[in-house]
This record gives sequence, structure tokens and C-alpha cells, in this order.
Amino acid sequence: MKATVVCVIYLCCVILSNGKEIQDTSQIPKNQKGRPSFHLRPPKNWLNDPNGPVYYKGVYHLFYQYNPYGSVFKKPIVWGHSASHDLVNWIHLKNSLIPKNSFDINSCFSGSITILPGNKPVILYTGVDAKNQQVQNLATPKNLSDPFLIEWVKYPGNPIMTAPQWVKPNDFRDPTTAWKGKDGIWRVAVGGVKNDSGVAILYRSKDFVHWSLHDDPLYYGKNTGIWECPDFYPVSVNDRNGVDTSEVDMNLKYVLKVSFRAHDVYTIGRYEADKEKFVPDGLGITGNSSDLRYDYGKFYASKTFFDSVKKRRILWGWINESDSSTDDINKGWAGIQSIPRRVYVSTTGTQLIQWPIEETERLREKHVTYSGEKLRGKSLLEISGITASQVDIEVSFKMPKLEVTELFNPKWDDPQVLCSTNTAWVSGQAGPFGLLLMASKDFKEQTAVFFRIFHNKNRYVILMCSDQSRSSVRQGIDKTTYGAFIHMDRNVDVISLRSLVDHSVIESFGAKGRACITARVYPQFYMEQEARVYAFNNGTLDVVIETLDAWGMKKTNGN
Ligand code: DQQ
Repeated sequence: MKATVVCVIYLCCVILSNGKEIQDTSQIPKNQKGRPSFHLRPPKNWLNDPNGPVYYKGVYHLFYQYNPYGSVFKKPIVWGHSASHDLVNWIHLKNSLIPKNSFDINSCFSGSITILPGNKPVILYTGVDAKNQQVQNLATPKNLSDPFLIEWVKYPGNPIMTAPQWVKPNDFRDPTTAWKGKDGIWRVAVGGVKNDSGVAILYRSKDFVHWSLHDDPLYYGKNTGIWECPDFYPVSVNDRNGVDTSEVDMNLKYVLKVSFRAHDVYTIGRYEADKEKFVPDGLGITGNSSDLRYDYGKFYASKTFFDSVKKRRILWGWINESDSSTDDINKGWAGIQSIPRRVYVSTTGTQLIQWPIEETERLREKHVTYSGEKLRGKSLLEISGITASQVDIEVSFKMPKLEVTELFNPKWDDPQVLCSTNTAWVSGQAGPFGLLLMASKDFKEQTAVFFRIFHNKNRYVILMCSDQSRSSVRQGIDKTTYGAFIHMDRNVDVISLRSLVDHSVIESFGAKGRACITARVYPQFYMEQEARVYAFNNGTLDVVIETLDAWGMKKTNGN
């Protein structure tokens, strides 16, 4: 009987993967209640940055930094590979780039895919060479008729770029997707640091093989330290459609994202192609708390791609664990990819909006709904009838009148500091109100995602927090509380919050995706009891729930 079951599972995998080889799923550690069920991650071991997302011949691909030998970050790192027809259900394919040449023997670090004319995907990635120096390499599919892109061939002339003289050879990594100018020349940016300034180093090529360093970087930021995983892409200012990375149109704006000090920071601006310069609209990237972040919580080394099928740009980020390395070794896995997010520019043109791709809604099953409930000051409402540890929940609260909210103090410049001192248990006037997630019956463990509403002049200033301070009674877990500001006109009438809870991960989207905060939580109680979810109000003013919808979520094949 057992053998038959194993056989059936094996056959399913083979059918799903179109007869291609998939990763070994044996020895997956059992009984792990914190293990996410609908986020993409390989069956076991360590994962970090998303690499080379692409759509090719009917199949979506995501590659990622992967340690095939254990659940901690340890070189040599390879490129893991998963594929999907719908961006929700994934199969795990064999590793695509394995360090075995002098130009990458110590690791195949992050990189991107560019589609060359004739629908030919090509990988640019960072190799850590035999001298432990970082160089940029090229690889192409062995068989262009294989939509699963299983086999990749490294270019024998690698490396195709070595560090400029002014960059230390181990501070030179993570090439972007390349873009082609009106002049037919390809450009690519590579992350690095000069003195303490982060740099997006620019290279140009006519044939994608021979690259020359451009004198000036595309952009740089003072005193930020190294910039990892740059991403550079055009965005439409007229609609939510995504734009191909090589699209040339004077009306487009550009996003430059870089990863440093554990955050993904971006700025929107213009690309002056004739001067090979990115010019931010605002302050640019400063390394201060005023920088715009994709996500104000745990979300790093992200990458986008243009989905030509649905004309949208999709973003993925690496969500690290917040338990200890010892825990990760015991679990046998660490690191997940975020839910893919659609990304586009706000109507004001000043920030990006992110929203889980519509395919995520296919995972919704049992539904409960509430509307018109009044949450009196210091009260809560249990949301029952769904599995609180695997849920997609969205709530809209009626906004209080601007006049009754507290005055915002302009000296408050760092939302994270504000959230850390004003945790969910500190009562205010309009707020804290929001959701209590992964909560135990006795409330000793809970993660509160909430708002506090202030006003400044004639506008709302909304503080959105994800409070992990009570997420677990366990020691040795990172319980950092995160925060973001949302500025809104006085005429808005609701503030919404959507949280995707997948056991140990909580991805939250405030004000329809204007601020995102991701957290990892590992409550002790959850090993024994089921989790609960509540809407709560710990402010003195009453709050009305306009609508609340919650759906239990299906498991996906990502596991
Ligand atoms: N992760 C990769 C590097 C990148 C870093 C190594 C960012 O290429 O700079 O796994 O998380």
C-alpha cells in the first residue's frame, strides 16, 4: 500500500513537471506547524534572494539563491529553480546554476534574466571565483524549445565583467535585467560600493557578450554602504499596466530599487538615456528613515519582472526567518519567497502601490464576512469560522473625523521607532485598531497589525504598525516591531488592511497597498493549540468596521 502511494505521488510529480527531473522531496522534516503552506519555497534547506523571474513559452519561472546541503547560508550557493503555470502552484526543478567553473566555483550569486530578440532568455549572474572575487557571468538555455528551461550552459568566455579598479572585487554583484536603448545598445547595472557610497555601476554592450564600463554610475547614494540586488525598470504614470524593461517612451518614469542595511529602498524618477543617468524626482536614496521602502518589515533582495501575458510588473522578495539558526537547522529549511505582488505607481506619481497578484485569490476557500460592527473603545471581535493560521483577511475601518484625531508631532520622523514605543497595548485616541493575528486563547501571544490616526494640518497621517513584541513567549527570536507612515487626504472615508497569514509569515498591506509590512512569528502556543484572529480597538474612540472578509487559504504545491 505504502509503495503504491509513493508511486502515485512520484507519477503526479512527473506529470506535473512534464517528465522533467524534480528536486528530491524525501526527508522533509515533519510536524512543523510554523511551515508556510502557500508561499513559495523548496521542500527543504536554505533559500534567499529571488533570481531571474521570467515568463517563457507558457511557464513562469523563479530561480533563487539556494544551499542544497543545509538550512543555513553557506557557500557554495547554487541557483534553485521552480516553475509554475499560474504563479501560485509551483513545481521544483533541478538546480540550474551549480558552481563548478573557475569563474563561479565558490558560488553562483544573484542575477537576472533578460529576453533577447527572438525570445531568447539569457542569465547574467555573479560568480564568486576561485580567488573569492565577484565577477559577472553569462548563461543560456541548452534547449530553447524546452519551456521548463531545465538545462543552462555557461558561456565559456566567462567572466564577461570584472570589478572596476575603484570597487573592491568582493563588492561587485547582482546584475539587473538589461535594457536596450533606442541606439540598440544594451545596458545593465551592477551593485557595488565606492568608499561608503552605494553605486549602481553601469555597463554597456552591443552584443550582450562584450561589456564596457561606463565612466559614471547610473546613480549612487552617499554613506549607505554596499548596494545589493539593484533593480531598474520603467513604470507607466497613466495606468496600472507594467512596462517592458526595454520600452523606450518619453512619458515613462523609472524606479530604481537597491537593497542595503536589510531593507529594499526605492526611488521614482527620470532616466536621461542620453546622459546615462537616473535622476530621482525627490531626495533619492539617502539611507535615512525618509527613504521609500517596498516593505517596512522583513523583505529583502527583491526582484521584479514584466509579465507580458497580463501586462503587469510583478515583484518578489526574500522573507527571512526570525528564529535562530539552531531552530533552522532543526526545522531543516529556512527562507521563503513573498507572495508575488503586482507593482505600479500611485495616482500621485510619488510612490509605488503593491497588491498580491489576482491569482492569489484562487487559493481562497471558506469565507466569512462582517459589516457594520462597532468596535467600542478597548474592545475586540473574534473572527470565527475560518482557520486563523492560513487566512487571507481584509478589513475596512471607517475613518474618524479629522478633527477628533490627535495632532501629529512633526518631530516623529521614524515610524518604526514610533511603533516600537507605542505598541498595540498602548492606548491612544483614534487607535490602535486593526487585527490581532496568530493569537493564543489567553492573548499572551499575538501579533497586532494596526493603525493609529493623527492629523497634520489638513491631512491624515496614519501610522501602520506590525507589533511582534508579543508574538511569542520564546526567547532567542527576533521580535522587532515595524512601522510605516501613510499620508491621506481629509476626504478619505475608510482605511483598509489586508493580511495574508501563512503560519509563521504575516504579509500586511495597508490602505490598498500603499504601505506593506511583512513579519515572521513563531508562537509557542501554536505547537499545541489552534490560532485565533480578532479585529480589535485599543483606542478610546469607537471604530466601525465597514466590511471584513476572511477566507481560509488552500495549500499549494510550493511545498
Ligand atoms: N545575496 C546574494 C548576493 C546578494 C545577497 C548571495 C543579497 O548576490 O548581494 O546569496 O541578499
